[in-house]
Amino acid sequence: MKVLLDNDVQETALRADVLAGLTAPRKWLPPKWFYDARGSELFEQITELPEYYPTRSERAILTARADEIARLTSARTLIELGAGYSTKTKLLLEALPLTSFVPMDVSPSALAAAAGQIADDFPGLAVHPVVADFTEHLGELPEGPGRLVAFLGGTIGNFEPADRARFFTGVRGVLRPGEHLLLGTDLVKSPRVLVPAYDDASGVTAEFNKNVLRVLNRRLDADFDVDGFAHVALWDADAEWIEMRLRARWPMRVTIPAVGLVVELAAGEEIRTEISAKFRRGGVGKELAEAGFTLDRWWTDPAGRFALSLARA
Ligand code: AVJ
Repeated sequence: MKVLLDNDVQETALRADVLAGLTAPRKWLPPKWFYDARGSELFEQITELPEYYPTRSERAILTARADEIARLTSARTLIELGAGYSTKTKLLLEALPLTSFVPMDVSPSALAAAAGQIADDFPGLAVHPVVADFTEHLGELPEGPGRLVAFLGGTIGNFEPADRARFFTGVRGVLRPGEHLLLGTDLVKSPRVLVPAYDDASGVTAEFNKNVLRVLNRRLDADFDVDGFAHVALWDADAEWIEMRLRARWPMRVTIPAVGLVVELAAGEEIRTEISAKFRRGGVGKELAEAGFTLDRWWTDPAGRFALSLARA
């Protein structure tokens, strides 16, 4: 397994993020730190929750369109960003005439499990997992004949608009004309559907959210009282994104020795842990065009909840 993001680099990035986020006037932590081994497992559980429709919706589109994607792209190399366990990717691996598959993710445990499974299931396919942060390592995408970059699941929603523009431009910059980006985006819809998807009745999403505090406790020797925080999911109708937060139930003083920080939280104070932006066709087309892509196809599931875009460099 190729590691662009070794433990030292990760540790440095984690410290910088924690220092910046927890000393800001409105506290925040970036969502990428959810995904240690337990966080990646909890996310897999989320994808099976009755309230969490994005994974099922995207799978329905992939099932319906995999052959069309194969025909339109003739891709030989599939690069999957934020691959996780690559569960939906198998639909693409079955349909595309690939010679190699490059899953990239920040979680080595999820990658190793996925890569092993896929190598077993698809003999003859060269599988080259890369532990990387796709916001930083786009320059290291492998050369390929006929590359298709897949960024599925709606993970693009974790980016603020400016970061999204940077990301699309970055991907466009490494692709050759005629190569493709396959992008999954969750769509704007009623908060009656959106909010429960991020605040499920069984509490799995709450556990996932709180897991970031466990990661800080373990990796930075912090002393967050995890049960002292409540899970919050809300729809920001202006920004058109879901925000997840952790709300302190009572006043707290948290020590984070690895960064030499003592964090004070008032009762009710919140730490923003994730944004999950929701999209419309016009906006996606515009953002892709601004980065130099042509939107070739836009597919949704029958209920119109989620979209897959096929964009050509
Ligand atoms: C992995 C970023 C696509 O935003 O829906 C799920 C993460 N957070 N439930 C999403 C998530 C809470 C998920 N993405």
